[in-house]
Amino acid sequence: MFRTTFYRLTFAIVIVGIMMSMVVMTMIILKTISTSKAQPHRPSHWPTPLEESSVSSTMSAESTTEATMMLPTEQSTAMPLNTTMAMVHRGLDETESPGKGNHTCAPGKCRDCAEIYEGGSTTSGVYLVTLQNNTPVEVYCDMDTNGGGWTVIQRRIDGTVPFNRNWEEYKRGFGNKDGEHWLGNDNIHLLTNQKDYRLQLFTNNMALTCSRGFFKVSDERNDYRPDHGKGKPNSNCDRLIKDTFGQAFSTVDRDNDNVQTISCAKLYGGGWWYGYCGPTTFLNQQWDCARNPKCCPCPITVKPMSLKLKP
Ligand SMILES: [Ca+2]
Repeated sequence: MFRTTFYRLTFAIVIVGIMMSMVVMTMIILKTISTSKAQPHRPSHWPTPLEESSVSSTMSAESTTEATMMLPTEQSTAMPLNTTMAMVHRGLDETESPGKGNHTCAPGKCRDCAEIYEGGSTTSGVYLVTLQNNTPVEVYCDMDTNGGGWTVIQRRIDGTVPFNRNWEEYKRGFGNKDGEHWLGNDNIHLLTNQKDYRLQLFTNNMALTCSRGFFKVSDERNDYRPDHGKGKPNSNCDRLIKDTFGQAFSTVDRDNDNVQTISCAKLYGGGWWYGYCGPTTFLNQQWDCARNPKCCPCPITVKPMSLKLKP
């Protein structure tokens, strides 16, 4: 009797438990369906394909911008001025430490030797500069005398390069930049009109700096006339070139001097800004003129010299 009652009670509890479990599961399912209908979208931190695409494109844009902004910096630091200059500077000192100065111009884009010197290249030699109108020109830079940074427009050493040249040769320049040469009237015009330059004549181990004004040369249409300031000359350099002010350039094949019956260029054997055929026009004259009886009047023996410009 007792055992039968116990079995019946246990069976009833199990049935009630199963029914309650089914009720609870049904409620959970209904709750889940209800929640799903109330929140049809995924959580906001899950980007939709459009959002993913948007995020991706935004990151890509930022990365591109960053790369673009970093590129010039990397280039400028990867290519120091002196390193590139070594390619065109035939006499660069290998032991020279690069970057000792402020790089004020891009490699090869410096306008004169003064800018190259400021960039840290302090060894004399041939460098590439870029003049007005994006004109690349090799020039000899004197980095040793009077503070360095001098751009050489004329250099004579031993007379191995003749200066008895015609108009076209003086226009384009001639000689070797490492040795004797004339930079060329077109280049001198471009150089002297990009800044204000002082002219220096270096000869007999002396540097004569003109102080009357800045040295500028006009273009070919105006016969390369120099303008170095008016007024009373107050230095030996000024006195040497005072007669060249405003004078047209003359060569053996183009007589632009003030002497009607004579070609000073032919007489002295070199192109120059001749006014009258005087003894102070020796800078470009025939090297061995004093020893040549056919070359007169030539009272001055040409000695090693150079003409230089510096801002
Ligand atoms: Ca003449």
